Amino acid sequence: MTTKLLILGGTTEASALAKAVMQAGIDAVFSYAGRVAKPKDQPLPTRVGGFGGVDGLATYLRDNSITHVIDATHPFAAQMSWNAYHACAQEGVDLIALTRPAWQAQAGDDWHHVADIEGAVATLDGAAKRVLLALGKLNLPAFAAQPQHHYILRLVDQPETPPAVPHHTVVVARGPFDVAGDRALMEQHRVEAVVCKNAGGIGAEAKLHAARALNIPVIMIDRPKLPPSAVVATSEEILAWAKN
Ligand code: 3Y8
Ligand code: NAP
Repeated sequence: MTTKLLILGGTTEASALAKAVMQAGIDAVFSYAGRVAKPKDQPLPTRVGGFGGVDGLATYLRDNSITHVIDATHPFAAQMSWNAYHACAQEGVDLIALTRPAWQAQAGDDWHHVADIEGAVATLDGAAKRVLLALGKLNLPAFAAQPQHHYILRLVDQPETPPAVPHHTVVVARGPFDVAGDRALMEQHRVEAVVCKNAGGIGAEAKLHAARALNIPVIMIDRPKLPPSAVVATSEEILAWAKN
């Protein structure tokens, strides 16, 4: 069968891979979940929207003669990763994950590790503070359990419905972000705590440098359990793997 790649995208690494695959002239399709209004254009044929669970993805793989799947989704897109793992096993299609190492706390950091969103909500017990939620919109409803805080919400799109937290400021912005911009954001909004996911990578790490400089504590949500797929960190490794 001739090589045809499916790239499950949505990250900086996925975009870099798409460019490398196009330049290598390898037949491929790029896939977005359809989480934001206008996802970034890619130099490959692109599909947007869910596949319909494991079975939907398995059908897609068969119908489109996909020979290799690259899971280049965000480390917190665990459902997609597990679906890819099961669908590829079912269809006998090669699968590899392209991701970036987790961030590690450095000297001067004041991090409080929690296991998941619920853990982050629990650490916000207590007196009202000004909290930057750098989580996008999918996880916001959980924070309604701590309505006393003023939340600065950084979102990719203007929310269609009012956020579930009574006191909030919406900041519409799409990464990658820079340290000067994130530091100005935290000073302007008098941020007293930052809640974020251990996404890793360069597109979202600016807030960590800004928080360190301003001595602001960070509630760091650790990564969810991901499937035992082979993992690489560079497009070059993917291109070599896809040639097999
Ligand atoms: C739709 C597609 C690229 C990819 C760029 C990366 C970097 C900039 C930083 C903060 C953290 C957050 C969020 C974030 C970053 C990159 C990357 C990354 C974090 C786009 C994109 C899609 C999404 C979906 C979006 C989620 C949200 C998460 C915002 C494109 C821009 C918080 C993750 O408001 C919403 O609805 C946002 C939804 C899923 C997490 C969530 O749970 O809400 N990403 N982000 C993808 C799809 O439809 O399949 O237009 O580029 C991509 C990027 N966002 O090609 O250069 O590589 O991670 N994305 C987090 O890290 O915690 C922002 O604010 O500091
Ligand atoms: P998720 O919870 O793991 O996935 C939920 C469902 O969304 C999946 O079961 C699948 O639907 C669909 N889906 C997810 N990624 C897809 C893709 N690339 N192509 C087609 N369908 C996809 O994922 P998520 O956390 O909502 O993330 C959605 C997208 O945003 C991903 O592409 C991810 O890389 C990107 N992103 C997420 C985060 C984050 O913090 N979660 C951060 C940056 C970027 P079906 O079951 O119907 O197939």
